[in-house]
Amino acid sequence: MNSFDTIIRGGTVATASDVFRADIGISAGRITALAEKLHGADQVIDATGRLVLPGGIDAHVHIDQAQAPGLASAGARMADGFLSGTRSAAFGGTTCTMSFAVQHRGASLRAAVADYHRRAQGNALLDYAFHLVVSDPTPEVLGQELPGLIARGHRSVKVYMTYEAMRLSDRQILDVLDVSRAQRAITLVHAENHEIIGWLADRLERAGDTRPKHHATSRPLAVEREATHRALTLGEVADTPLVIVHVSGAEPLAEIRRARARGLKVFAETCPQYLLLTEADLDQPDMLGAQVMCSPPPRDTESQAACWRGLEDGSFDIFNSDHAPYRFDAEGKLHAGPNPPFRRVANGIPGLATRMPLLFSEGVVTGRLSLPRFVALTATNNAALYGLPAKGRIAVGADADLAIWDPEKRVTITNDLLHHEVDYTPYEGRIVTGWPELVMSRGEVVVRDGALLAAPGRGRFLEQDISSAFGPRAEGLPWISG
Ligand code: DUC
Ligand code: ZN
Ligand code: ZN
Repeated sequence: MNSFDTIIRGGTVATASDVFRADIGISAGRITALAEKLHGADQVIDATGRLVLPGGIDAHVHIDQAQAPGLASAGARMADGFLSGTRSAAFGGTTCTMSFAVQHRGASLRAAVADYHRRAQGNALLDYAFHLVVSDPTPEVLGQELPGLIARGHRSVKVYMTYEAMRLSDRQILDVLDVSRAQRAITLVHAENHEIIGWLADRLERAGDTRPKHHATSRPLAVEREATHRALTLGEVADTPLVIVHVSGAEPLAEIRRARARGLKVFAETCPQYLLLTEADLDQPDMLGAQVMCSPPPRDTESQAACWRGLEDGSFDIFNSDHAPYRFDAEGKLHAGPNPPFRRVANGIPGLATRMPLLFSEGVVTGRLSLPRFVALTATNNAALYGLPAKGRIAVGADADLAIWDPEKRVTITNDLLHHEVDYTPYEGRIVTGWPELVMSRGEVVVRDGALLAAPGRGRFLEQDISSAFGPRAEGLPWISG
């Protein structure tokens, strides 16, 4: 009998701390050996001349999310469910997704989670976990539902400071943070000042300025800076760790750095759109700018540079897509008509499949980021922060969630390569260097040379452990920065 089910032979392995030559032995879906030379497997995969990386974790993904009344997207339908969402993820080198189970006002959070489990089961190709979105923190939700769900492995909670249907007041956020602290769940914050956005959008509307480019005008960086500062203050008062998601420029990042300097446990995420798109992309003919409308909006080249610096110097801990799969049609972006005012356009852009190739090409190949830093940002740090110890690492005992990359392959991004159900990508025609050729989940090859080989429903729900953010401060950050 062979020692291993599979050996990945001859590759260059990159982890969040090292790059080294090793064979990887896999048995029963887990990594069981790392050595210079391994022998004895049912299957040998030749990785000579290739990089072997942990499969990515995309910890900020909107798929099959029911829309709350009162959102710009109410009336729009998300094109990707768990099947096409995880399929698209796999084609881009990601092997684990974290999406959002959303409580709507007046409804039960527990029921929202049960419904979301049903949507995933039988469909997901990859393993997945859920963040909980609290939109209505009633005594029942705070006292019963949320603690119960956290205890059952949903150990991350998201709150919104804007979007009429989901935003919480500062006091409500404190109530949620208090439960998060007591139950040791990590809290994610969408930080934009709702009142300012509403005031600016009303003024723009009165002036007839309702094109997609005015979406950005209605949400300047100051809106994000103020809300980030307030969120950090709320986290400080409640004494619990926070993740500020989709940070788009220097000013909110400066708030985060200041909070850390005061000793707060604060973590920061940015996304491809803040590195590669600008406000100018919203200013296109024929509503095309709606394709890149997301919140916070893409900003200017200075903000792009600030986000790159933040990735390079360790200010950002995690890099996720914020995949929001609205088609450019009457079911998606244009659900309110062919020429809607910006307030009626569903927010968000697709990005599950492009997240890792874009960062690899623009970050690693250009020399801005080391390979370990790339691995930390796209996989290992998400695993540490969101309590997924079996994921995001190449180590004995970890799940064999791996991607074999050709680091020199040049690929022109076209929408058909991405295998999502969205009918466009903002990155159409962009040439990248480096592409995942083979993607494996728990030892099973999911994608090889552009073909899908796995069956829907094989993905499993992952119960989260307590976030490393709750670890003793004296041990320092458990993840790799700088
Ligand atoms: N912004 C969000 O906060 N969520 C989904 C998409 C977006 O643009
Ligand atoms: Zn958000
Ligand atoms: Zn989002």
